[in-house]
This record gives sequence, structure tokens and C-alpha cells, in this order.
Amino acid sequence: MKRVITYGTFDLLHYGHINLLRRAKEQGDYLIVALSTDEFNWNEKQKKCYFSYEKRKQLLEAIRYVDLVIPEEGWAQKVSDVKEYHVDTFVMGDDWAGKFDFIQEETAAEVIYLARTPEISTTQIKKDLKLTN
Ligand code: C2G
Repeated sequence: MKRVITYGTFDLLHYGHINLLRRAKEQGDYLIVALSTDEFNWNEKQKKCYFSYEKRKQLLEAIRYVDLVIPEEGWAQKVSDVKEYHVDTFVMGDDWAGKFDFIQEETAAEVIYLARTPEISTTQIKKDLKLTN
């Protein structure tokens, strides 16, 4: 069984995320999503999530491509996650291109960056819904 992992906040969940998760799953047979906790998002990414970790986890677990959701509590857990879950392929959107190449040096996993879905983002959704003012 080929195991794939990817990381993210996935708030507000949209079709750009689904495109990423579908293509990540296509890299193997089992997809693990490491979901950023509320604390990690706020402390490390200055992102205030609209949905809590539990709600975002519930949404992700309902997606046919996702097999397991684990918490992402810090930047430094990726190498141990890859080893602990026997991951073959590490996938991120290409806005992260190059940032996680070290995973390939420190583990046996292949690192793949997939093209983002360009026209959609949570920021854009909020702007369009005028939630930002
Ligand atoms: N994504 C995408 N297309 C979009 C928006 C997002 O392909 N229009 C991808 C991102 O490239 C990322 C994943 O969906 O691979 C999740 O995006 P975010 O929730 O924004 O994740 P991010 O805040 O980048 O957190 O340690 C890594 C971080 O947790 C990644």
C-alpha cells in the first residue's frame, strides 16, 4: 500500500482544496491529512480559523480521498510523521515549492508539489462575501 501525506489548514474548505486532495490521493492508495490545529494556525500562521479543528476534521473525514486525519501541531513534525506513518509520498501545493525538499534527504519519501487551483482562495471568498470589512 502506497501511503501519501499532506498538510494544511483547510478553512474555509473549497474546491481548490478538493483538487489538491484528489491529486494527492492519486499518488498512492492511502492519504493522510495532517490538519493544522487552531493553536498552530494562530501562533505560527496568524490564521484565525472560521471553523474549529474538530469541525475542519469532520469536513475532511467526509471527503472520499481522505483516509486519516491527524493533528499538525508544529512545523517540525513532518519528518517524524513521514517515518511514523511509513509515508512513501509527501505532497503539498506548489505555493510551498522547495520548502519541504529536506524531507527527501531525511526520509525515504518522495516530495511532490502540485499546482494550486489558481482562482480560488479563502481570502478571495471572504472578500467576495465582504466578510473582511
Ligand atoms: N491549495 C490549492 N489550491 C488553492 C488553495 C490551496 O491547491 N486554491 C492547497 C495548498 O497549496 C495546500 C493545501 O491546499 O497544499 C492546503 O492549503 P491551506 O489550508 O492554505 O494550507 P496552508 O495554510 O498552506 O498550510 O505545514 C504546512 C502548512 O500546514 C500548510
